[in-house]
Amino acid sequence: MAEVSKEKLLKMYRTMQTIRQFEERLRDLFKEGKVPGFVHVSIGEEASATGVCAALTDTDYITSTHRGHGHLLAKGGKLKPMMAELFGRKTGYCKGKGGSMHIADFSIGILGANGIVGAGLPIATGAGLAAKMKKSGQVAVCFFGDGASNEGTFHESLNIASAWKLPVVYVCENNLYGEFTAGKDVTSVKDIADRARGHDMPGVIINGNDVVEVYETTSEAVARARRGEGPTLIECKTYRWEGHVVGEEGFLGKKSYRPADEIEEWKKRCPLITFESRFTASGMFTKAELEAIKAEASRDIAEAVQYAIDSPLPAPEEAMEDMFSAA
Ligand SMILES: Cc1ncc(C[n+]2csc(CCOP(=O)(O)OP(=O)(O)O)c2C)c(N)n1
Repeated sequence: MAEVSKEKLLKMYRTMQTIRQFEERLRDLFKEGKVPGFVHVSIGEEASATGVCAALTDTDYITSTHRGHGHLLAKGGKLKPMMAELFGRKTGYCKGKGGSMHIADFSIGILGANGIVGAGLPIATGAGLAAKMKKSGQVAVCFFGDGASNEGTFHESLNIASAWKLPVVYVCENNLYGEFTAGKDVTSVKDIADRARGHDMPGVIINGNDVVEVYETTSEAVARARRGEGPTLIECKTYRWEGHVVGEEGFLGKKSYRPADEIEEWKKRCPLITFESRFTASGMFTKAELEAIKAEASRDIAEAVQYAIDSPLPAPEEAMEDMFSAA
């Protein structure tokens, strides 16, 4: 694999910073009662979304999950309509009626976030089938969690994608928990990637907190898919620093389902800090260059929040609009 260019690395760092700051701001706003609905953040998992999408073109597809802000931003989702959607405003991606778990932008291949665990798997598989039938050269990437890999849709999708050699890359973000249950208590295998063997496709385990490793592995899987050689399963080992859903302490109380030292241990593997120390030590970037990107991301997010706050709510009489496709 050729060395990743400085430009590409900077772009990936900018994306990770944007995701991190977007979600930190969102978490705080939700706790202040400014954001309706439910919010699941992926703080700590930024490298997998970023590295995967950096290997795709605008016309490639992704499907996302309930924890999707990072995937959407990495694929090119715009900050202002995303933030406005989270605030339930008319200027949002779904005119303020979808919220965090229903953001889509077909113009850049985002087939949708999804509140149904495992539902993105058949959608991405279908997109891969369409690409193959049209000979369009597009690839579909499916993001899903370790919990979703225990759903029937996972096996059905991998089976048919492998049998028909569909151009799909299945990306499991294994953050060790499904809601409040440890994956190891409900999953038959230690590594989700092992399940690839049962469907006769490559299964690769990678450090999901290393954006370069994620980018390089996904690039190989995408190239294989474009050559018509079929799907790959990539398991990104990662961790979510926050709860399953923002505000869960409100109903969990002091009950804890994760050891505090485990959280601390994973925070030491922060995808942003490890990137910063690696590439400033190698002389690729100066601290000042990275600081400037951080400040830029922070300005962009502040603007998006203001845009959302200044935007109108949808009118009550619009509640039933856009419920069904016109076709
Ligand atoms: C079909 C279905 N079953 C159960 C739920 C409730 N639920 C929401 S998120 C979640 C856990 C998902 O875990 P995982 O796929 O590992 O993703 P993570 O939250 O760890 O990112 C569950 C069980 C749901 N939304 N849909």
